[in-house]
Amino acid sequence: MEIPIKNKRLAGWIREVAELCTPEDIYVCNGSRQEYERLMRMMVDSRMAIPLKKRPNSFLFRSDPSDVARVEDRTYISTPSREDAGPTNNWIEPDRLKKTMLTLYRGCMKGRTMYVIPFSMGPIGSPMSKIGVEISDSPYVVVNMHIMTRVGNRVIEALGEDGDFVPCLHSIGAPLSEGQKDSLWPCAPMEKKYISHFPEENLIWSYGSGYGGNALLGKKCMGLRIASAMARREGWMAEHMLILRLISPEGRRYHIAAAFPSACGKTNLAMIQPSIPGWRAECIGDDIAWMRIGDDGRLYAINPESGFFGVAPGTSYETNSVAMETLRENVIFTNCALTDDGDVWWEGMTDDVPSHAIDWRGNDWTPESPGDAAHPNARFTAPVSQCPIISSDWDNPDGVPIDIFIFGGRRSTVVPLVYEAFNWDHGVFMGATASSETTAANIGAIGNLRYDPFAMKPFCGYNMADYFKHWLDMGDRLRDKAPRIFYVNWFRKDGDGRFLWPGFRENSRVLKWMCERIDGKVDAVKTPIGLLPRMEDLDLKGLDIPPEDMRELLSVDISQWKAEIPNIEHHFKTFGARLPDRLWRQLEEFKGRLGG
Ligand code: GTP
Ligand code: SPV
Ligand code: MN
Repeated sequence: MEIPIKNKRLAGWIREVAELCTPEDIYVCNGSRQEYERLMRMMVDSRMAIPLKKRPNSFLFRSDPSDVARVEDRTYISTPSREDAGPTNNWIEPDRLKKTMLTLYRGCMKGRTMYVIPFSMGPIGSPMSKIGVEISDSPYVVVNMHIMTRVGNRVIEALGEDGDFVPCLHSIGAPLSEGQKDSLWPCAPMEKKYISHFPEENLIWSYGSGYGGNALLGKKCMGLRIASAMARREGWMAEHMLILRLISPEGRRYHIAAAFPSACGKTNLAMIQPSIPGWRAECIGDDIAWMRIGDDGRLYAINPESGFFGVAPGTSYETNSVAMETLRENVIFTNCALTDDGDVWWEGMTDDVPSHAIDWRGNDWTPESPGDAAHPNARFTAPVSQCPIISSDWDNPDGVPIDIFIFGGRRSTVVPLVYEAFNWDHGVFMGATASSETTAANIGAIGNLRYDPFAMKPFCGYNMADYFKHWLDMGDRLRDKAPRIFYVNWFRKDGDGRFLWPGFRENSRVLKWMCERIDGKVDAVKTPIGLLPRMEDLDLKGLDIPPEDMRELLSVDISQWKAEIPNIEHHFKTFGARLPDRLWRQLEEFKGRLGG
């Protein structure tokens, strides 16, 4: 078979995979619009894709009910030594894992087309960008990769004869025997799913799932797990962060990067329309930031993706009008509900709930039905370029200089609306002890409080203690040019389970305070956990919020924080001697501030 590829390693790898997986044929993607349209037509014909009458060039997919989110329990960091993967990752020794997976891969693409998807994370040619090649037997993956990454011939050209790339092997794990009728969303059962990473060889092997981060391998697998390991070796950072530019009424620009766990508000903050008069924001990225120190000593960030793979439920013209505008056309929807007039719908999208729809499983649904119309992890895939507030610098190969880091999570109690770190080490301590209630972005229990350091628990491709050390090292290199660090919690609730803070656009009030802090315009209240706003410094003009709610949002309950100490100690102890002393020292100082 003729493979039009000059890169020797790539040509050899394609041949090897074809021999292993025995597909019916091989197709090398060129990234063109015609290619996208042809694959979509093919999936419409097979009824896997449903064209939406109400949205031009937009399609709805329904996944298998077992294949609706990332599978952290089946995700592996396979380093020769278990310690190098660390206590936060699942680990299997590389030879053994490869042996198991090779058995699964043997003949796994029978009856299917093997797609070769050359893609670039980051603008092609940027010194910060990395090339990957995903081989997949899922046409759904191909069309999503078209939107989420830069796919095609330009990447093959950039690779040349001996350029480097990350091989990303993906199979849905559902070979078709002669004459067998295909299902609408083929995939393998849970115990055969493996999302495997071999960081020491920059290699990804994914088997058995067709959904999101399990299958679109540029995103979490390469963009975070493999990239974080590369970044540590090479002295840069790969983070689960949105990037935005905030512009004050005077025209001063602030660049903010924020790390919140999955389904905890990154896309929404990335697309914020400030509610405070005169302030504007531009979106740069909503999920991943790759950052390096520039010639001027500051930290520069790029968004390596070119699309949004965003949570649909909760997205509305009230909460996120920018996302709603982004979704007008050319969108792939997965696991949303289908309305009778041929549009998508999800919980929270409109005030009036449709009286009838087809739910995400393909069944009739009415407001009286017991379950949700859309799956809680239903998603949209949309091109970044369609975002009405996208920054002209979103694909600047040099990136944007970061002024502010924000960490956070979903905490219904204890954690206040916002506080600032005393210094870099304290900020790293805040990131390392970030905790959040689990969400539908992963298959597993929802609402369980867990430590999710830097929102990277599911995404760090090496020992998390070494990752903390890397953050400390970056601070040492950045010194007075380091971004200032803040912590936020938009999700605090009252006794009745109601959110105390209005969130969304109103979060701009908190961002404004951060900007005034870095400009030295406002003082802060020193508390044991960090620096909190004085009530009068938070711009609450036009916001109808009871003063007692504000007091609660800005309160620090010493006894509640003391109760967190044994949990933090336990969390730190899981890392053993690898945990940097500087973090133990931070914990000691924290205990001291809390009064023993
Ligand atoms: P991933 O794509 O999984 O990484 O998620 P994300 O961090 O981008 O989260 P996203 O912005 O999609 O928000 C997830 C859910 O939280 C959605 O249902 C939002 O409507 C909701 N949400 C986002 N921001 C806020 C907020 O400020 N307050 C409240 N109450 N909910 C929010
Ligand atoms: C996340 O879970 O953080 C996501 C969605 O951004 S996925 O691509 O499935 O990982
Ligand atoms: Mn994410």
